[in-house]
Amino acid sequence: MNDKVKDVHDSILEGDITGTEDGVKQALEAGVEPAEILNDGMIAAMKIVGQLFEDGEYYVPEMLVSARAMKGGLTLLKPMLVASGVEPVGTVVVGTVKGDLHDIGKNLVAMMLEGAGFEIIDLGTDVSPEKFVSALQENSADVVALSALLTTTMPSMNATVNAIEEAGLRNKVKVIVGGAPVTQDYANQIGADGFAADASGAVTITESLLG
Ligand code: B1M
Repeated sequence: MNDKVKDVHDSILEGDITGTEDGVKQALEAGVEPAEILNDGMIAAMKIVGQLFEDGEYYVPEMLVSARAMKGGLTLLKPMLVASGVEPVGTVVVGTVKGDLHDIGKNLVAMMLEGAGFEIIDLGTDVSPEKFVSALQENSADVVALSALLTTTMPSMNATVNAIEEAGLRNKVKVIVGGAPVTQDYANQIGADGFAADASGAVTITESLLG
């Protein structure tokens, strides 16, 4: 791994937001590609944080400071991941489903879709099915992108798809789902139109669903 990328990686593991931000700036100045900083530095470090949590070596506070460090770094990378001045090619309502507070992956999906020219309505985390439905109606959105990181909140995706159906919007809106525990099988099971394993996959599937 590139030394500058390793600095970013290690700062996230240590939950050091200043170190992460400095590391990202230095890596960019050294000409490292934003995608390399993101994938090899930041996302890889968060995977290890999750593993350390599972192993009982990290607790919630450690996960939280690592997440804060990652968000600090992402703020600096955002201008490079998001193109500017592109005419919106569609409107996407994005959110993490009810009961779930994880937002880093959702934010990345939103950034990549914005970069691909979509208008983004980001509802944040812990979003109820009713709130998704209202946002779809208010914004005449083309797509709703649902994120879940907990196996216990995956059923909220199903509830959201059902609420969209009950509101009579199902034939107007494409539903895409993703997040670490979500699979293509689960997407099929709840009647979603698409699944993506990562943020760039979310762009590919959204573009193909909208033709
Ligand atoms: Co939590 N957490 N967490 N956590 N957390 C996980 C998810 C966990 C796997 C850790 C572990 O045990 N190894 C575990 C879930 C286990 C399970 O359900 N099977 C877990 C747990 C248990 C919990 C709590 C219950 C802990 C507790 O309180 N005892 C609690 C729940 C709170 C709640 O939501 N109600 C909790 C809390 C937290 C923090 C608040 C401390 C913090 C979140 C901070 C924040 O997001 N602002 C946190 C963190 C940081 C994590 C880990 C370590 C990292 C998540 C992350 O940001 N990854 C995570 C372990 C892990 O994932 N390895 C863990 C980086 C991010 C870029 O990846 O979000 O997967 P990810 O997004 C990817 C893809 O999944 C995909 O694209 C993204 C980019 O490639 N993607 C989509 C995501 N959404 C998509 C949508 C799409 C398409 C693709 O289309 C719509």
